[in-house]
Parts: sequence; C-alpha cells; structure tokens
Amino acid sequence: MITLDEFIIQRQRDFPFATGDLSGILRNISLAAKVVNREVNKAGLVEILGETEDENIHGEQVKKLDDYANRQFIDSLRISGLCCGIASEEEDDFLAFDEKPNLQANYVVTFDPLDGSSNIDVNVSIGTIFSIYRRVSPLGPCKEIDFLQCGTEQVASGYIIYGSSTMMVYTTRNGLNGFTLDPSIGEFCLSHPNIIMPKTGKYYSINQGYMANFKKGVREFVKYCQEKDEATKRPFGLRYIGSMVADIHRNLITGGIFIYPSLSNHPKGKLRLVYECNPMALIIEQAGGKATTGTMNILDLKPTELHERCPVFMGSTALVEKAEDFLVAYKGQ
Ligand code: P6P
Repeated sequence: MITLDEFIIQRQRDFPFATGDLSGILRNISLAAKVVNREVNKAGLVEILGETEDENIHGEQVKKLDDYANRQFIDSLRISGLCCGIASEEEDDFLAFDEKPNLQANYVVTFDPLDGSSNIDVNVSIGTIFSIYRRVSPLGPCKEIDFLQCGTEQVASGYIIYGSSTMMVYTTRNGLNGFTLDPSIGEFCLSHPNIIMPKTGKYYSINQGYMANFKKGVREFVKYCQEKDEATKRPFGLRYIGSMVADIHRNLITGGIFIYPSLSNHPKGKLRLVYECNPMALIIEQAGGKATTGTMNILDLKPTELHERCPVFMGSTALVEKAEDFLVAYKGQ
C-alpha cells in the first residue's frame, strides 16, 4: 500500500531539479482535504449545515461548509510558505500572501473549495477542485496575471471527492492517479493508479431541465443519446448529479460525456474557467479524454478575468467528438 505522501516523494525523484515545493503544496492540499472531510462527514451532527448570511461574487448563498472549506485551504496553503497566493471561487479577488516565505514562493493555487454546494444539505457527493501554476510575476506579492494563465500552463491539477469514500485524484502532467482516504490511519492510499478513461461510454451527463435553452446542436446530440448508441444500438443512460466533481469522476471511471453548454440565457454557460474547467480539462486529457468548449480545447483558452465562465464538453473522446459533430451540423441554430 503506497500512501499519497510516499507517492509524491517517489514521483518527485523523477524530476532531478525538483525543489520539493510542488510536493509540499500537494501535501498541504491533502491535509486541508482531510480536515474538510472530517466536517463534511459529520455535517449533519454539528451546526455547520445551512447557509451563512453571505452571498458570493456570483450571487450564490454561501453555505457554512463552503466558507469552512475555503478557510481551510487558504490557511493550509498560506502556512506552507510555498504558495505566493490563491484564487478561490469564494473570494471576490485573488489573495496575495504577504508573509516573508510566501513572497519568495514560486507557485499560485486556484481552487473551488467545495463544489456542488446545492448538494451539501442533502448528503450528495461534493468536491474540491484545484490547479497549481508557476507564478509569472516577479518575486514579491503575486499579481492577477499569475491567475490568468492558459490551462496548458498548469503544473498540476486535481480534485477531492467527498463521496461514499473520500478520494484525491491529481496529475502533475505525468499521468493521473487516485488515492482513497483510509480513515483508520488518516492517510490517502493509492487505489486507482494510472487512470485511463474509456474511449467511449454509456452515460451522458447534462441538466436536461434546460433543454429549451440549449442550442439546436446540443438538443440534437441529446436526442441521439436518447435514441441509440452506435456500438450498443441501445440508448445511453442519463446520469446527472449536479456536482461537477462527482459527474466527472464517474466519467473517468466508466466513460461518458459531461456537458454544461452555453444557454440562451447564459451564453458562456455556468462553470468557471479558472478553477473548475481548466483543472478538470487537464485531468480529463491526462486520462486520454477530451475537454472542449464545443469549438476549441478548454486548455487553450486565455482567461481574461478570474471568474469568467465557459461552455464544457468533456469526457470520452469519441463522445465529445460526436457532440462536436452535432454542433457543426447545426452551427448557428
Ligand atoms: P445546475 C454546482 O453548483 C456546480 O457549480 C457544478 O458542480 C455542477 O456541475 C453545476 O453547478 C450544476 O449546475 O445548473 O445543473 O444546477
């Protein structure tokens, strides 16, 4: 059994010039994840369910557990001394850490501390999503440009899923590996080495409640999924949890496609490029899948502002390309 810490150290040896800073950041993320996991698992028993008085920059009611998780990841990354700043879904702007070691640190981290908030109070899987970039600004306080890099510049990305078991899945651009938390020893242990996503799948994942607001190409792809799968001649199954981490995790393991497209009333869709789409796109590509906006690879998008959104088609390559074919066939409709 290999623990996450042992794995991180082993993999660090693959990079002779590694300073250990990236390893340290990953370890601190996993530590914060264990603390959040403890609260998520007993959420029903303590006064941490429900909403705070606050609304975030997206106009969403901030759940107590959102706020708790946000503070845990911020504090853990600040204390590491290895990260010069963060951008969080729960923060209006990026946070530059001003303690001495952090000012000299070479990395920034973006995260959605607890994605899927609407599921928290009903005990459905939720998750944390993170990205790690090398800073591009000179040493000292980090700058906004550090957080607006293309997804191709990520040195690592991952997620933690707080589900039937708690897992941390991450990549440092050298394959994708999954670790399951063993509560009896308090360690994440390697359980899913070298995750490769099936080339196709039998599930599609989209909020069909918005069908009237989808472009025609998306509606036609949904109808295709409902009618037949070329390989099995059977319809696809619809699986939609409403928690991106859980929906993406299922796709990684079973194959399938996750779609959050542009809507007539939300042309860029709902999901955020910097701390949801980019980290997941790197993960999907590292597992051999495809992640596009429907017209271009998500990782090639150049963010222009921290909380911008983008449409999402990600999952098994064959299914993403089939969806893209429908978008081309009905372009402009
Ligand atoms: P909808 C959760 O709020 C989230 O940001 C993602 O985790 C999830 O995929 C999406 O929104 C669900 O959105 O509009 O279908 O409820």
